[in-house]
Amino acid sequence: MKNVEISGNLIASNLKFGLVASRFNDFFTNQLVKGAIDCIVRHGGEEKDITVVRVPGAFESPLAVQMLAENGKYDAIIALGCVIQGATPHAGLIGAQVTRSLTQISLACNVPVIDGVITADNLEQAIERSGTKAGNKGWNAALAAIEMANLKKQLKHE
Ligand code: INI
Repeated sequence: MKNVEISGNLIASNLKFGLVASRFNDFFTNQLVKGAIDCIVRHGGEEKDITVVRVPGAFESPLAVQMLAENGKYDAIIALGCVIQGATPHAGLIGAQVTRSLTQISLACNVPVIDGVITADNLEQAIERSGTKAGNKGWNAALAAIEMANLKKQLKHE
């Protein structure tokens, strides 16, 4: 007998997305927002179904993600930010804590939360990941969001 395999499709029509974007390093995060919206629209989603929430920095993004997750209107939420290592350990601490918090929110609220926060050692790495040679992490995050939103709908019927 053939095994059963379940996966989410990449069709974004009729899905609602929340994007939480940090203003810190907005030179990069604006590119991530553009990439995420482009991905959703190119997969059949509509701009009216995308809500962008701005927060000061990546550190503040988990609370905004949690508030969107709790209101139950969104099929997936994407955190977009850019944490670049500096002279102090501040950035490293933020990056790890944000990832941990996003995971907890996703599990506690049962909503797909996608980590689209770039963690880079330097400006060059941030440039590479926000629309140049390593692609656009916002675009990739949106693709994961579409798949997980559809997977969640599929698994509800299992
Ligand atoms: N916020 C970022 O989004 N990226 C960074 O690289 C960063 N660094 O390096 O400090 C950063 N700091 C601000 C932080 O997210 C908070 O907004 C701030 O600490 C106020 O709570």
